Amino acid sequence: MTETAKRVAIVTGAAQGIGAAIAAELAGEGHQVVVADYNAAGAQAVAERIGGHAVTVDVSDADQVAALAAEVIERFGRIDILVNNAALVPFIEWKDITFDEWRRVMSVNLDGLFLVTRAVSDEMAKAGYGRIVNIASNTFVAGTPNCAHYVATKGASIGFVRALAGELGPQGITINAVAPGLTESEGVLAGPHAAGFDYVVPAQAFDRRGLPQDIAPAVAFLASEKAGWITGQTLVVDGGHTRN
Ligand code: NAD
Ligand code: 4PL
Repeated sequence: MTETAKRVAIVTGAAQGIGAAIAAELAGEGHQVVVADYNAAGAQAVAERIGGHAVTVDVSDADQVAALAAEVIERFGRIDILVNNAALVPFIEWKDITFDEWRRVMSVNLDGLFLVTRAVSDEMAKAGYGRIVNIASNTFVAGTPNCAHYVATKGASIGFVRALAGELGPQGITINAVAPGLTESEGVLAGPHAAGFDYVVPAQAFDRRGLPQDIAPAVAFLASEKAGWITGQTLVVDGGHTRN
């Protein structure tokens, strides 16, 4: 394939927020984008808007993830790009985190990361090409309170990238993380994290709120053929909120 080859991309959690912006960015570059989300109606709406293909999938469910990979292979013949974006973004004090709540977040943010990556990486290896981008978070740098389990999963996603880079590199696959800062997604706007802008914006280098479309270009770059010498890395995209 040439430098401008069009690719087949799966973006999880793409029915809204940062995932929807990433899906739109990749579609805008001409790639075939699979909008994967457990919000069926939302995924369908995004797919129609960007000219992508919607698949309803709970990333924490092994059978549903296997069906996702099978459907993409059957329809498009390959999987070149995976963006692991689906996650729960809780706001809950440490004293209120029960084991059930802990497991709930682990099942989506970590089991989901494992299951979807496991389901696509052999296909990528067979083709000798792949781009995997995990959406982490600058909370792992900042130590943001009221979501300790969430921050633990985001640190884990960075560890996962570092560990797998060496194993996947020989097969032509890169794996990197993008760590956004507080971003005006539908999910954040609907909950208590929205109050965080009051302290986050003054700490940034730029005096405005981060938007989903501020995150997407960095993901698209790491998902591009041009980024082939970059792997195992974490790119913080947070308007300068944290400096790592
Ligand atoms: P959001 O809540 O607005 O959207 C998340 C999407 O994921 C939704 O469409 C939801 O239906 C989907 N989803 C959740 N669980 C799923 C599951 N089990 N299977 C399939 N789909 C599922 O979230 P967002 O703010 O856009 O966040 C997207 C990513 O960016 C997440 O990984 C989040 O941790 C990360 N992030 C967000 C921020 C922020 O401030 N918004 C900052 C740093 C990192
Ligand atoms: C700075 O990833 O990066 C709140 C909630 N504040 O999910 C995040 C900051 C949140 C963040 C995040």
